[in-house]
This record gives sequence, C-alpha cells and structure tokens, in this order.
Amino acid sequence: MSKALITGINGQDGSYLSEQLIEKGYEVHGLVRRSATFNRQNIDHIGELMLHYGDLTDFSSLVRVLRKVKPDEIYNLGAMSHVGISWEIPVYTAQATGVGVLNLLEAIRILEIKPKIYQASTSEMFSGKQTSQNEDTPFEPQSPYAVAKLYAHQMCQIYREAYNMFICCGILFNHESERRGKNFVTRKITTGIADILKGKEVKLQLGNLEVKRDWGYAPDYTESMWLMLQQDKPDDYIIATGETHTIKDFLEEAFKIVELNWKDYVEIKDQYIRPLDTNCLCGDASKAKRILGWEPKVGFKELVKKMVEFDLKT
Ligand code: NAP
Ligand code: G4F
Repeated sequence: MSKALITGINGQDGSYLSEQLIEKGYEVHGLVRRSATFNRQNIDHIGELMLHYGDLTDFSSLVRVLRKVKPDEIYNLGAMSHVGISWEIPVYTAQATGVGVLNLLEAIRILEIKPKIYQASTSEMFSGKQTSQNEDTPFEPQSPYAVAKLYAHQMCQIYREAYNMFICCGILFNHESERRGKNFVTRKITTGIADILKGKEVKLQLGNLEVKRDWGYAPDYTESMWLMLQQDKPDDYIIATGETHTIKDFLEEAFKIVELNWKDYVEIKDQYIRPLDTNCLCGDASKAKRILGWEPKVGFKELVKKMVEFDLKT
C-alpha cells in the first residue's frame, strides 16, 4: 500500500485529494495545525485519515512527521493561500508559503528519504497582463503571496535539478467548489446569495469586479496532482480550463439561478480592493492534456450552479 502525506489536508484541495487517494488504495496521512476552534469540517467525514500535528514554519515538526510516516508521495498543499490577506501579513506569508517549502525540501534531503513531491504552485505567479498563459509565460508576481509562491516554485526547480529529486509543480489556475473557503470571491458570492435569501444580509460587499479569472472545479484539479506524480519524469504543468470570466460574469450567472439582479445587492467596498491585482488569468493546459491526458470535466456554468445550490441547501 503506497503512503501519501498531504500538508494542508483540511483545506479545499487537501480534502478532495484525500478522498481520491483513499479510493485509489493509498494510506493517507495529513499534517494539521493546532487550532483553538474547530476547522476540520472538510475532512471530518473521512474516517481513514492519519493526522499529525505540524506546521510548515516549524522545521522540527516536519522532520518528526516525515521520519514517522516515510511517505512515498508528498502533496504540499499547505500555505497561507489568500492573496488579499497576504498584503496584511506579508512576513508570515513569506515564512509559510515560501520558506515553509524550503523547510520541507531540506527535511527530506537531511532524512535521505526519496518521496515523490507535488508542490502547489499558482497562476498568481504570472502578471495577468497577457490574454493567456502557458508554461513559457514569464513570471511577474503582483502580491506578497505570489512572490512567496514563486520563491517556492523556483526552489523546487533548483532542488529537482541539483539533487535529482522527483518534484512536480502544478501551476494551477483558480479552482472552486462547495468546500472553497468563504472569503474567496466565488464562495463569498454564493454564501452571500444564500444569506440574502434567508434574510440574514441585505447587501454583498465586494472589491474589483472587472478582473478575469479562469475558474475550474477543485476535484478535477486535485486529480491532476496525482497524475503528475505517476509520470516517469518530474515536470511542471499548467492546469486550467482555458476559459476566462470577470467577477461580474460570476455574479450574473449566480444571481440568475435565484432570479435576482446582482446590481440590486452588490456594494463596492475599498477594503476589498487590493493594492495590485492580477488582471486577466486564462491558462493554456495543452501540455497537461498531451502528457497527462488531463482535461477539466466541469465547466463554468455547472460550477456556479453546484456552488449556489449547495449554499442554498446548507
Ligand atoms: P486552503 O483551502 O486555503 O487550504 C490551505 C491549507 O493550508 C489549510 O489546511 C491550512 O490549514 C494549511 N496551512 C496554512 N498555513 C500552514 C502552515 N504554516 N503549515 C501547515 N499548513 C498550513 O487552500 P486550497 O484552495 O485548498 O489550496 C491548496 C494549495 O494550492 C495552497 O497552497 C494554495 O496556495 C494553492 N493554490 C490554490 C489554488 C486555488 O484556486 N484553490 C490555485 C493555485 C494554487 P488550516 O486549515 O489550519 O488553516
Ligand atoms: O477569490 P480570490 O480571493 O482568488 P485569487 O486572488 O485569484 O486567489 C486564488 O486563486 C489563486 C490562483 O490564481 C490561488 F493561488 C490563491 O491561493 C487563491 O486560491 O479573488 C479573485 C479575484 C481577485 O482579483 C479579487 O481582487 O476577485 C477579486 N475580488 C473582488 N471582490 C475579491 C472580492 N476577492 C475576494 N477574496 N473578496 C472580495 O470581496
């Protein structure tokens, strides 16, 4: 039985990946942080998980967990993953999202173990100034989060080459789901609609509505992580749908489902406008299709419908 260790296991992606790996017959271990409040709602229903306390900023905890688990595959999904909040806590973001990855790579090297490693890189490493991005598009990060992710991405490339480590970086474009954190824009909109309909809120406060994102469905994207680690050679891949929409398009589609006009409910608040933003993200995943045989299954309209319907029910 292969053993996988997932950091960020109780996040959106970690929860879907756990289910998929268990289904494939893996023994799945997860790194979790101590939290004063309950935050395991995404994984509570998965009985088979083995959880270990640790933190990417705490080198000793990584050594301890790696020595105990000796995983065949590591999926490094743990990160301070909110771009807007990275402007508020840039130093911590650098430590967790950037140097945290170096801690993990060094712990693996020092322990002389040889797991295959997946690193969660991001489309935020691009400037968003082009109409489309592929693996050859130059990086030009626009936030503390994106700089930290680019540091991690390039460390992974260096360690792959210098120490012959099997490391794949997935450059994933935005992916959403019923388990998306409620302060990312898509889920903020779908939970906002539910709150308006239940009479709990009268308005939905948002920032920049003109930016464009390439939104896919998270379970499709976590499947690509596993595929990358099953190849003979490690490499980096763009994972995206190739379709881009503005935040206004998302609002239009989501409010249409409940037969309301979003313009009657949305208020623009300066506090949600970022000092810099990534204007247009639209990924070209043809390399992933050619080599991994990966393609997204859920399109934009279906994604919005799934999220709205889920939040109306719960
Ligand atoms: P998420 O829901 O925000 O989950 C992040 C996870 O990381 C949480 O479980 C969190 O733990 C954990 N974490 C945070 N700081 C940590 C630390 N210092 N040490 C250990 N764990 C830590 O993120 P996601 O959407 O699943 O994304 C997974 C990964 O892919 C992230 O690295 C993200 O940056 C990257 N990514 C996401 C997207 C996307 O569109 N979703 C696109 C590209 C890349 P707590 O629950 O305890 O806070
Ligand atoms: O939903 P978002 O917060 O996601 P963002 O910044 O694109 O980052 C997500 O995707 C990245 C991949 O490209 C990941 F690496 C990252 O970890 C994360 O998962 O914001 C999307 C867009 C932004 O341009 C933002 O300015 O929506 C705009 N927006 C407008 N109003 C808002 C809001 N974003 C948030 N979170 N909240 C608002 O009220």
